[in-house]
Amino acid sequence: MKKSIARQCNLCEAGCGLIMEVQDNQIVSVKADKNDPITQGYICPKGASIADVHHDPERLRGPVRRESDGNFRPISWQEAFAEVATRLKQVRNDHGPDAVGVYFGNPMIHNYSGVLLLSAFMRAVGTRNRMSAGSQDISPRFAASYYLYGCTMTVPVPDIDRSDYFLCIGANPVVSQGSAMVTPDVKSRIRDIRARGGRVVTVDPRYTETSKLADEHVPILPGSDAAFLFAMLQALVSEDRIDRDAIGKVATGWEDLEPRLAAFTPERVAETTGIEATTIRRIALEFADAKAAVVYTRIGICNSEHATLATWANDLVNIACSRLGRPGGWMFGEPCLDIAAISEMGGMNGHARWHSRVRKLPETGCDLPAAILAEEIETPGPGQIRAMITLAGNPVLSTPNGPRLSKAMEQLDFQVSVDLFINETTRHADIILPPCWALAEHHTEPLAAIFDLRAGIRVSPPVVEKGEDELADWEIMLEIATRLGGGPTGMKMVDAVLRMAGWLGWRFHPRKLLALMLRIGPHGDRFLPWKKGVTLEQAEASPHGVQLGMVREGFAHRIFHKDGKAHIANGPFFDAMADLEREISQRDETEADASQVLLIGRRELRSCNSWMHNVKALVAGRDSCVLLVNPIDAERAGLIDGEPAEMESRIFKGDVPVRVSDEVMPGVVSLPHGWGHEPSAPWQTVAGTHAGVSANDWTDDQRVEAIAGQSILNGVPVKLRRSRAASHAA
Ligand SMILES: Nc1nc2c(c(=O)[nH]1)N[C@H]1C(S)=C(S)[C@@H](COP(=O)(O)OP(=O)(O)OC[C@H]3O[C@@H](n4cnc5c(=O)[nH]c(N)nc54)[C@H](O)[C@@H]3O)O[C@H]1N2
Ligand SMILES: Nc1nc2c(c(=O)[nH]1)N[C@H]1C(S)=C(S)[C@@H](COP(=O)(O)OP(=O)(O)OC[C@H]3O[C@@H](n4cnc5c(=O)[nH]c(N)nc54)[C@H](O)[C@@H]3O)O[C@H]1N2
Ligand code: SF4
Ligand SMILES: [Mo]
Repeated sequence: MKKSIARQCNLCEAGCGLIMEVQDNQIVSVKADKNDPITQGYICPKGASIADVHHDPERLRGPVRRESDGNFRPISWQEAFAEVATRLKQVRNDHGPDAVGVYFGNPMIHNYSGVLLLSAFMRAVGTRNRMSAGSQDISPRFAASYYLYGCTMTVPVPDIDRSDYFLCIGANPVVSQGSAMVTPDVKSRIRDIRARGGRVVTVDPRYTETSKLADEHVPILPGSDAAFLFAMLQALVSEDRIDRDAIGKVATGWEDLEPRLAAFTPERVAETTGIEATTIRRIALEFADAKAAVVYTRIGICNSEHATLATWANDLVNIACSRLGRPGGWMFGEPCLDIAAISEMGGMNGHARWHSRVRKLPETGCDLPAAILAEEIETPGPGQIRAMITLAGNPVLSTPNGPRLSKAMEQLDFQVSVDLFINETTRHADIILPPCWALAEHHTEPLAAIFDLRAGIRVSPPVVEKGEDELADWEIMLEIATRLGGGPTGMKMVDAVLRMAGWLGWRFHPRKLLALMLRIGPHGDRFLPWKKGVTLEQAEASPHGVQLGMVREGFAHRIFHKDGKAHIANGPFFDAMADLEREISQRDETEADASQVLLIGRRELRSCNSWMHNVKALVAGRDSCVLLVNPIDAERAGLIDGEPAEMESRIFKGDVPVRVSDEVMPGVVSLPHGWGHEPSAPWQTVAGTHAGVSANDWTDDQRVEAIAGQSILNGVPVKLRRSRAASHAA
């Protein structure tokens, strides 16, 4: 009998509604759910291929151990857990808890049970060496939010559905479907802005798929966005468009900022940004004059040189134009499952409370920058990382200087990876523990909910039945935590009580934690008998969950500072502005090296960071792992379309196929990340035959952003020359 199940896609923040047909525990079709009230029948190629991941014969179905010949052989769960616990305990006993490093990757944040167990898991391991995809993604956003709003996870979201001026900087939502902004089918939403008479402007070194839908595209030199945004503010000050009383109602510290803007006139930053002063001034005035304008920045900014400063500047422009908490502006989500409050309770809200051992880089929300991973493994001394746990992450392809990390991993005493596949990272593991994967589990979006301006909660049922010998991510994490002396909550007393309850037959399940979190969340009953609130039962009863409509206006209820205002003068930003000013002055005095170009990244519709390349439907057709080079730069370096170029950065030299295109501005080249699958070819045959090259072979682990220690993956200086492998080589 065929069953039809409505299920939210777990692959990215958009959370599209899917309809899956299942027969004999096999997913026979995946289609868009036209009745989904939010995503209304939208689906992307990854979502359409989700079943191919589940049924991939090369996906691991049980634990494996790496043998001395480098091959992996199946072992039992009991054997695997026993060995993991013994080896981790041994490292901890001999060298202390910080000798165990933990890295978790992007799919983890789409996994509510893993997220709810993470803090308890980390307590059981006991290490401060926790790293994640965050320092290649969102740590600057979290650090800026921490100082401005008092909570790392108080992340404002552009309300583009009600905006009439969308200034989109360093993001390509038409491909990514929006990041830190839940906007499925963003194409239609952007078209709607223009249809209602609004304006869309993209600021990006590349003429992106989003730029193609915009009214105006402004090419900008990589890493110069902070200067651009400060110049917008300076223009507004000099044109007398600042309402200081209005700003005083939402923020403190404007008076300290204003004099510091004087150094960033549009004329002064024109060369740094590559944008004419008149354009910067015009955009600033258009923005201020629009009824409901919003400026939004993402990966292009967060993974570049002044990431945290630029992210902070993003918010300042919105604050200066009274866009905070206003419809069409820079609003705050208020999710049923409130991860911001949970992170505060779990001690995860903070920045720079401790630093890494070797380079003294700061934590952000308990994460140290992943750019330290290789040096922390290589550098002897107390606290040296000697064992690694990776959870749903592929740092060899996703963090800077992948080759160094790959080599460092070989010297670990022990590595355990919780992952679906043997890949560039997990091939170094002694033991791989594969979960049953998402489709055999309940699903709700834990983190994306804070980026959603429609409040509500949706809990999808499992699509397929979990096999008897399969475990979910949370079960694997809990088993490891328990064997290391912890439990499901990480609170000793509570875990002891739960253990006793276990003897009486009570079983822990993250859904119970979810039910509790919903009740104490912003839309729950908070255990008050007279109050009605959203419950897990309600959410599960409807295939599309409980939808509460647009979040309320205002901002004070989401700000953790006692006065309910944004604090502009808080944190290291004024010093960072002074550093940027010095840098601009020095730039004026130095001659640019014409043979050098700046490498940036991009995303593609059919890729999911580093890991869906074993799906045939997603890699078929023309190769997308190509370096886009502007014709001017191609000519200067003697490069030919379709031929390989040799690209050299400070740390790496290697060949990359070239596509000559004026999509990228002169002086900038673009390569997607997440490729470079040659090392995994024995275990992922499709990915292996579409290997590509890894952008993070060239990116530099020693060059990080100043405030959050964020990896600089955009704006990497490289030199290009014709490769010896090119058929037209001289
Ligand atoms: N140069 C450059 N580098 C970048 C970026 C860039 O723009 N440019 N972007 C960065 C960003 S934003 C991100 S988020 C990171 C991503 O970097 P990572 O999070 O490190 O890596 P992913 O490519 O997402 O790989 C996810 C891994 O999890 C496994 N997996 C998938 N689902 C599950 C699951 O449910 N459970 C478990 N246990 N495993 C699972 C996959 O097999 C894969 O090995 O890359 C970053 N790196
Ligand atoms: N199809 C698909 N969708 C995805 C993903 C995927 O791999 N594939 N990954 C998901 C993840 S993990 C994330 S975090 C999101 C990211 O979502 P987005 O932030 O929208 O991602 P990108 O497409 O990388 O967009 C970054 C843009 O910044 C530009 N850029 C690079 N450097 C600079 C700079 O210095 N200044 C400016 N102004 N622009 C710059 C690039 O040209 C690019 O257009 O996407 C998510 N969605
Ligand atoms: S955009 Fe694609 S990958 Fe993201 S949730 Fe929707 S269908 Fe899934
Ligand atoms: Mo990401």
